[in-house]
This record gives sequence, C-alpha cells and structure tokens, in this order.
Amino acid sequence: MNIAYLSLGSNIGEREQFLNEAVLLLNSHANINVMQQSSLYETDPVGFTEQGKFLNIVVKIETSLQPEKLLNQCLQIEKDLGRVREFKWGPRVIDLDILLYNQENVVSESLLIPHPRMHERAFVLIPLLEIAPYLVHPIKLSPFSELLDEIPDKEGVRLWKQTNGVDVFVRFES
Ligand code: PH2
Ligand code: MG
Ligand code: MG
Repeated sequence: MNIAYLSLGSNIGEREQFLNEAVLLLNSHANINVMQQSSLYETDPVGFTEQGKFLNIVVKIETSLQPEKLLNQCLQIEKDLGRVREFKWGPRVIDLDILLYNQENVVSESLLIPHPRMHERAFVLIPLLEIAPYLVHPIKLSPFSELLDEIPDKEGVRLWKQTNGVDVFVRFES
C-alpha cells in the first residue's frame, strides 16, 4: 500500500459540495481509501488573482494505484464533476493535485511529485500540516512546518469550517 496526500480546491459554485463529492468519488474507488481529511480553508487566489476565493482541503489516502494511475483517476473525477479547463490557474469547480506519494520523487511528462509549487503555497501547507504536522519534504528534507514559516503571506488562508475527522463541529464565517 502507498500513502499519498492530495490538495483539493474549488472556487466556482457550491464549493464545499464539490469538495465533498470529490472526496466521496475518491473513496468510492476500489483502490483508494481516504484516511484523513483536513478542515476547510477559505483562501485568496494565488497566481491569477482576479477570481473568486477558493475553498481548499488536503486529504491523506491509501492506495494501490501507481502515481500515473492515481493522476488519471484525479483527472477523471475532475471531469465527472464538470470541470472545464479554460486557462492555466483559472477558476475551477474542482482541482485535485497529487502533492506527495510516499516519500518518492516522481518525474514524468505528465507528473511531478512532490508537487513543484507545494512548498511555497500556504493554501497547501496549512491544511497539510493540520493532518500531518511532522511530515518532511522528500527532496528538500526540511519539515513542512519550517517551509511554511518561510512563506511571507499566510493571511490569505483562513479556517472556514473546522473538522474533527469527518464530523464538522463549528463553522467560521469570514
Ligand atoms: N490553485 C491554483 C492557483 N491558485 N489559489 C488558491 N487559493 N487555491 C488554489 O487551489 C489554487 C490557487 C492552481 O491550481
Ligand atoms: Mg492546482
Ligand atoms: Mg491540477
């Protein structure tokens, strides 16, 4: 079995519902087991900033799928939920990115793991550290907690709905 961490984001329509459906679709796959899910964070758009705020989460999965097969499954779920790709970093109903796959470095035409920008994105690291506080970057060999300390603008990431396992117990309004 392999352990992977995925980043999920949505900034169009019923964002929370798209995230929930994506997690359900992941978990309904025979070879994917969702083990942990972070709280929901509302995050200011990074890169192309003229778009709506995102909801972002990170999930930990257990899977027998190899990275390329896992990527195909993520892309299939994006399609199933109606994602239309207009331009890079543009608004989307759902985005599923593979962050980590065991402690492996995967380099292929379609896939780079660890995700090449994860260490500079607070919207990835904050939810990741919530569920895996002691994880170390497999290439940089620094703890993700230290990489987060180096990011200047973390204010763009706000806890929006806190989760305790799968149970939601409090909702933060922004
Ligand atoms: N995803 C991007 C680009 N910018 N910004 C936020 N806040 N959240 C995202 O998930 C995100 C982004 C490209 O996939
Ligand atoms: Mg992305
Ligand atoms: Mg993506």
